[in-house]
Amino acid sequence: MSLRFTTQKTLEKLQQKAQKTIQRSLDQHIKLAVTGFSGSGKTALITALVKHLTTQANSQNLPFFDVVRDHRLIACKLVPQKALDIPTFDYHSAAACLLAEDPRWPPSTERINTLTLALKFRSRSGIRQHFSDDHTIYLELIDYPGEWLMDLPMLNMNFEQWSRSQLDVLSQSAYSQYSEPLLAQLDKFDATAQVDSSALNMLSESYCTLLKTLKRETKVAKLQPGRMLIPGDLAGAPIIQFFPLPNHDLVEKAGTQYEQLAQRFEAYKKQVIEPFYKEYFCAFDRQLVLVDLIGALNDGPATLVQTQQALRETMGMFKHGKSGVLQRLFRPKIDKVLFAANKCDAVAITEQDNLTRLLHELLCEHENELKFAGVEVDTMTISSVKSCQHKQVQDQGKTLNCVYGKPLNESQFITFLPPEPPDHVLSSSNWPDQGFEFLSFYPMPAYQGQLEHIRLDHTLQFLIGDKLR
Ligand SMILES: Nc1nc2c(ncn2[C@@H]2O[C@H](COP(=O)(O)OP(=O)(O)OP(=O)(O)O)[C@@H](O)[C@H]2O)c(=O)[nH]1
Ligand SMILES: [Mg+2]
Repeated sequence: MSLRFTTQKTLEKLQQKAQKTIQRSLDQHIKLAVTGFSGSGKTALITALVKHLTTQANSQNLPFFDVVRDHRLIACKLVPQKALDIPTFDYHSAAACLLAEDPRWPPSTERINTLTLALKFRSRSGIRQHFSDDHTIYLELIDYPGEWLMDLPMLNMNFEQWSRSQLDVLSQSAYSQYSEPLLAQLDKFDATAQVDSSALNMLSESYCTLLKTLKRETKVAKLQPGRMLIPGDLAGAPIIQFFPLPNHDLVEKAGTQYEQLAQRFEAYKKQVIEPFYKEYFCAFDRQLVLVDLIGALNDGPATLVQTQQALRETMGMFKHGKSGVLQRLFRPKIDKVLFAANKCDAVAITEQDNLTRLLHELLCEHENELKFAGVEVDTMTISSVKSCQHKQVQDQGKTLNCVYGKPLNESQFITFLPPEPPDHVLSSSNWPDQGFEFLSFYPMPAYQGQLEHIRLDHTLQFLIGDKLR
């Protein structure tokens, strides 16, 4: 009798344990890579995403996010992150900027930081339903300076290849007004001479100034090394003091300036980019690629082409493809990628689809490769934080689709007729003479503390909807 009782108890315990184990394996961690060059809107998007999921998760606000539409999302909250050595994303300060009476954009990011969101939900179907009423998935996000992303392709280059690719960009006529003085200095530089630290430092300084000018005046993404722009704790270290050289028909002789620069370049790859890549960029499950097409169009045809190249190069650094259940546990690969033309609120509502088509054309070759590798890919236009509203204006019997908002650095709201973005890549000769002049606006004041978005719900549905069934 007592033996039967004990056996039954043991069985019950075992059953509970098995249930817990299965439950734990169903509670999943999803690492979402929010990828994009500097100014593409990563920080604003992460802030908006937390705000909408934690305080605005209702079916009017997120109608295309199934778990919300079906009233199955119980709650969502920020939880302590697993990685204890990375600063926590300062959500409250970033949200305070967007929610202020006089809203501002959160500042540009200067270091890496992370956050984890726990989403508790009721399952609709499948195996989960049998084990528990509710389930939790943990969404991990990392925010970082966009410049550091642009460093990743350097891993596949030696000093000579890198010099060529960087000088290719700098010598484009669109940027020559800024780069000519430095290019002239580089032509005169004697790379075969013995190391002269002050000469190297002086030229590194000039190169750094040029990168900063290009960042301020243009939207060109390929500004390497990224740590020259956002040095973090490397400010002043020789490892970030190098520059591209035009002449490589030289023997890499010991003790020459050439050797010194090549060594700094290799050290930068090994000691700066590689650890960053291995620690933070290797193990993602899903990827959102934010692209600032509006900024590129404002800047001109050269920057649009540069954006396309830079996207191709950086995308090649991520591990994409489908992996089996067991592989996923140990060697995750990105199996869903969403390319999003961000900031579409600055374009008339009737023209927003043009941005999707343009982005699709820019990336179609790459999309094709991803799909072939078994990756699910989509392209859309979004705006994580609305900075202006659609407004129709009647003018001489015509209806004009305008936007209404407060332009950056101005104090009044205005109604503005934005240019029509092209739906395909224009060559320089087809580029309109007057160029494109989209305006940038402050975020819209949040009515009753509620932020507005465009297609953030579609974004969530595509990226994590399947994990919340
Ligand atoms: N219209 C519009 N503008 C946006 C949106 N998100 C960001 N912006 C603009 O883009 C700028 C850069 O946004 P961030 O979120 O700081 O971009 P980031 O990718 O984090 O940039 P780094 O931190 O420099 O890498 C903002 O200051 C805004 O001017 C959006 O949803 N709509
Ligand atoms: Mg940022």
